[in-house]
Amino acid sequence: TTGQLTDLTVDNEGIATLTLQRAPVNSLNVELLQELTTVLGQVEKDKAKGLVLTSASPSVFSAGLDITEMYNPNVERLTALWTSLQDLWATLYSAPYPTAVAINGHAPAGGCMMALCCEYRTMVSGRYTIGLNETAVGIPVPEWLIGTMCKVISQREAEVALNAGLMFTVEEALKVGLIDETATDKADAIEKSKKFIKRFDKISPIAHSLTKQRFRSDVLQPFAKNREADLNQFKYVVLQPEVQELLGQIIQKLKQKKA
Ligand code: CO8
Repeated sequence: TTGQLTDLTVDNEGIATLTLQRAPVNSLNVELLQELTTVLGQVEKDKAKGLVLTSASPSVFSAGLDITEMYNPNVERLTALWTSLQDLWATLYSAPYPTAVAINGHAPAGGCMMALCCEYRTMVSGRYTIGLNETAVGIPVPEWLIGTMCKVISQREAEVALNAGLMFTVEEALKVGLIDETATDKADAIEKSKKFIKRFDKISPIAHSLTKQRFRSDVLQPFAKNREADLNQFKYVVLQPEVQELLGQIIQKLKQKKA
């Protein structure tokens, strides 16, 4: 399957590679979020051996949520944005097949979220950053995403970073365990990711998927109960005048960078 915003290929060993290709920075708008969830369903249907997630951009894995979707938004579209983000998180976090990510560039906010959902993370060395900087753009980190982060790094490291919207360099990410390994380039990152997937060659898929589910159920179950409240809280916060003002300033700053 090849969508507009993503590319899905399967190698001769049955490992699927899903490449984000919404230029320039793979920011997550409603269409990309929905396409990603659909493609993950396809990977499951096709009974792929596992999934490697990566980006077509040479320097950005994903810039996170499309900020323009949150600025002066149409409320229906804002609802669709958060609902499809919730869907993507739940689908990727509970994927029954093994998942790995080759992070070949910056991974703020939603970019880091996708990486955290995978079972193995490698990141290309360079001047890139990764982390959940939501508070820096005026958005409180949802409980399910805090839970996802705390399964990867210590609660203390997570609390310090998330409260202040701090990002990690590649070296810092490796040190706290936010990534498992560094890679020299994208090809190396993909190779390392596939090596991780091949660990499951002799593992029964049901043993893998149920064990994975049990490790993650304490984050997934409360999420399923609180989806609606989580959505309402997001909309309430984003529509606050001071958050709108901040988002407007961020969009301006990103534009000025280029000029
Ligand atoms: N949304 C929309 N457009 C963006 C975004 C974004 N997040 N990021 C960059 N762009 C645009 C820029 O405006 C620019 O547009 P144009 O070409 O029209 O001027 C273009 O993409 C290229 O951007 P840069 O020139 O900045 O590209 P660089 O390669 O120099 O830098 C970075 C890439 C590091 C990704 C940088 O663009 C950046 O820091 N972007 C902002 C990232 C950010 O703070 N994202 C947070 C989004 S909020 C979010 O995801 C919260 C989700 C809520 C939490 C729940 C789960 C995650």
